[in-house]
Amino acid sequence: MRRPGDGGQGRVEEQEKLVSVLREVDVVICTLAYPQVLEQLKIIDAIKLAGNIKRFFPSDFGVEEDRVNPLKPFQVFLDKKRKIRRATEAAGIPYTFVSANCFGSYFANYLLHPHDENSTDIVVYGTGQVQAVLIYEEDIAVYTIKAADDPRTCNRIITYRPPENIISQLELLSLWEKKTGRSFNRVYVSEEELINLSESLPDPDNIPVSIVHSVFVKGELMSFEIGENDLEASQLYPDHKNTSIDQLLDIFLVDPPKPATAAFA
Ligand SMILES: *[C@@H]1O[C@H](CO)[C@@H](O)[C@H](O)[C@H]1NC(C)=O
Ligand SMILES: *[C@@H]1O[C@H](CO)[C@@H](O)[C@H](O)[C@H]1NC(C)=O
Ligand SMILES: CC(=O)N[C@H]1CO[C@H](CO)[C@@H](O)[C@@H]1O
Repeated sequence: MRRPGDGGQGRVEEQEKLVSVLREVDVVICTLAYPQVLEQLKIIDAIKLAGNIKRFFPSDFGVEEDRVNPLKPFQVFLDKKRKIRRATEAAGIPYTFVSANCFGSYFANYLLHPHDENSTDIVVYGTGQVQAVLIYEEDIAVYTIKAADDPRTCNRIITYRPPENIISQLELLSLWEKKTGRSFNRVYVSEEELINLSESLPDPDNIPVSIVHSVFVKGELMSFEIGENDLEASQLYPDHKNTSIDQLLDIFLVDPPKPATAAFA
């Protein structure tokens, strides 16, 4: 919430403190994790009280929740994010809603487990041919900072979908094989199996399988065209040298990240 180095710390319940911090800044970029999504209602209240915020980015940064229709557990998850969007609009706070698609390192790690030097199998969801969008986390940050100062993105939704970051699971896997010189067995998990798991696993374990179904089986990240009236980051900021998926995998070759433990959104 504050610039790095400011050292501000506190809880969202501490409204007075929150309001006084908000009065020192112009832009709020919220990255609260999924279990805290609805806590943002308190931030929205504080922003209303502060009255000076020029732009609010709620904690979205995933699928375009107003344009997808996933399995129920993911739907319930997204309903909370939708609620925050609608509350932001109703409060009249200047906003930018970001659909950043998949966090690139996180998902490359999830799909390829590059840290595991002995693995021979890689799981492929559905046919593996559906296109997804993987964007390096640093680029998500850069695009977001650019959007924060940009009048064109005020009260708009912006999608991060550079053409070099669109790939299917099978393409990603082939690219990884080419880079590592290894070959992997493709272990297919069918759509039916994912649907069954989304219905039988307890909450919140039913959410990741539903996200995987949405992104890699239904292809919901690519289920709509970027039209003339939509904003897309690589079109708005053509000078930014985004990291292609090829370059992203090079980062993994040099320094394989440890497996992530956080749940993805
Ligand atoms: C891979 O196998 C080697 C040899 O058996 C072992 O020393 C190493 O710890 C294994 N690596 C992992 C990540 O399991
Ligand atoms: C999914 O569940 C149905 C109903 O329980 C079952 O008949 C079917 O075999 C399951 N399919 C898979 C792939 O597990
Ligand atoms: C819009 C933009 O900057 N795209 C670049 C993304 O990265 C690829 C690969 O480095 C470039 O070829 C694109 O020009």
